[in-house]
Formats: sequence, C-alpha cells, structure tokens
Amino acid sequence: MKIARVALSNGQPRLALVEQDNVRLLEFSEQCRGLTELLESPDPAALARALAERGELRPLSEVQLLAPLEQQEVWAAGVTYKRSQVARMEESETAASNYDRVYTAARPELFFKATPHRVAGPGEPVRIRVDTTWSVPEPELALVLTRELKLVGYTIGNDMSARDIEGENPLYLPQAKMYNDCCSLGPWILLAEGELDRPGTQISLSILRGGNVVFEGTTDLGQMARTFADLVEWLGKDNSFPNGVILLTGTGIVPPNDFTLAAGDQVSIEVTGLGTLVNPVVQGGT
Ligand code: DO4
Ligand code: MG
Repeated sequence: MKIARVALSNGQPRLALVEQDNVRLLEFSEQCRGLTELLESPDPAALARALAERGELRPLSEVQLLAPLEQQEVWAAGVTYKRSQVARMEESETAASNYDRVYTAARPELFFKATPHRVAGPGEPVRIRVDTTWSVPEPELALVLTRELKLVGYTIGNDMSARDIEGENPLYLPQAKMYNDCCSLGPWILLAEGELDRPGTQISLSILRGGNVVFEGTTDLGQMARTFADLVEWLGKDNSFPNGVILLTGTGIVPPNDFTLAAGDQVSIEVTGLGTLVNPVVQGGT
C-alpha cells in the first residue's frame, strides 16, 4: 500500500492512497490527523483503508505530491556499498583509509542529514551549493521508522553531496551534505509488508541535461553490505526520535569522477515497487 502526502487547493496537506493513476484521499479522524499518527498506529495499512472508505478519488496527475514527512528528522548511512567506498577513497587523499575501514567496521557511518524544511518533495528543486564545483545526487532507499524505530515503510531519497568539499577534509562532511534543499524524498511511502526482496529491488538513477541523458546507473539492494536492522540498531543507540525518523541507507551509484551536476539538470531515481522521484536541480538564487 502506498501513502502519499498531497497538497489540496486550500493549502492543507492531506494523506491519500495511491491507486494506479489515481489517489484516494483519506478522511482524517480523532485517531489520525496526519502522517505521523498514521505511521505510529498499530496497523497503518488497516487504518489507512478505513480512512479511505469514503475518500474522494482524484487523478494522480492533478494533485501536488509533498515530501512524505512531517516533523521527522532525516538521517543517513554512508559507505554501505562497495561503489561508495571506492568513490570516496578516490576523492579523498587524506581520508581514504577511513572510508576503507568504515566499509567493514562493525559501527556504520551514520550522519544527520536534514530537518524537514531542507527536504524537497517530488518535483521541487534540489540544490548544488554555491561553493562547490563537484556535486552529485545519491539515490538511496530510505527507511521510514516510528519513534520506537519500527520499520513501517520505504521511500526514495536523494542525498545530495558536494564531493570536492567532503574529499578535501572529512571534517567538512556536514557542509558537503547539509544545506538548503540538500535532500529530496518521495514520491510516497510504500508501507512495509514482510521482508523486501533485496536483490530484486533495483535502484536506478538517470540525469537529464537539455533533454539528453548525461548519466545513467543501476544497482540493487542485494549489493548493500549491511542489513537494515544493523543500521537501525546503531541509529537508536542513546538517540531518540519523538516524531519518528527517515534513514537513508547509502548509495550504490556514483557517477564517474569527471561528472558534476549542473543547474537545470533533472534527476530521476526509480526504485522497484516504489515509483520514481524526479527533481530539477538549482544553484544559487536563495
Ligand atoms: O562519507 C561520505 C558519505 C557517504 C554516503 O553518503 C553514501 O555512501 O551514501
Ligand atoms: Mg549518501
């Protein structure tokens, strides 16, 4: 079941079930007035079905999709795929051995990625920092977790990254990763039902420039070196998330070292069973 956050003409965010080319709006109740309450309920799918019973149907093409989060923090894991380890070792002269070691260490790399106001929804711009000349999108599966860190869903994440800044000095990682519009999420949440087929879940990235594809890449979750449970357990050590949390699980696709994103590009990330998250790219002008 897919749950979208949508904006109606009155500006009020609503929730909706995505049913092929339509969305069915949920009628809020005392029990559920938003996404967090739905996700925190004992059975989000059953509650969503009940709230959708008398829900209005609208064509998907006529609703504006919003980023699928409310007050959740966004965190991210890094160097969870061999491709990311190799790319980071190439970009960083001084910190190559850190990336080598963290790939196999028991403790994963985890970092704070974004507050909700820094997150772009579907169709909204993601940003290249003004002080970088080497930036890439990072297409990642994102785990949707409750305040008790129960995995309740998945969405698509883009962990925008300035490779020159993080490569210059690992202490600059927060600047390479955290700024306005540094992350996009969407297009909706796929509620977790049983185990994901990791090797069968493909992540594809395509970057368009002037209508032409300038980079394409694919990986699958079977390539990820860590389990979701391992990442979540480390995230939760002495760390609380009163509104739940979204955890990006790392990238397995890194464009070649001579590639940088440019303003005007369009980034599309597709994940099997989830859909496609599309964002234009901007730089400057804030
Ligand atoms: O240490 C750099 C960040 C790694 C990362 O974001 C990733 O592997 O996805
Ligand atoms: Mg990343």
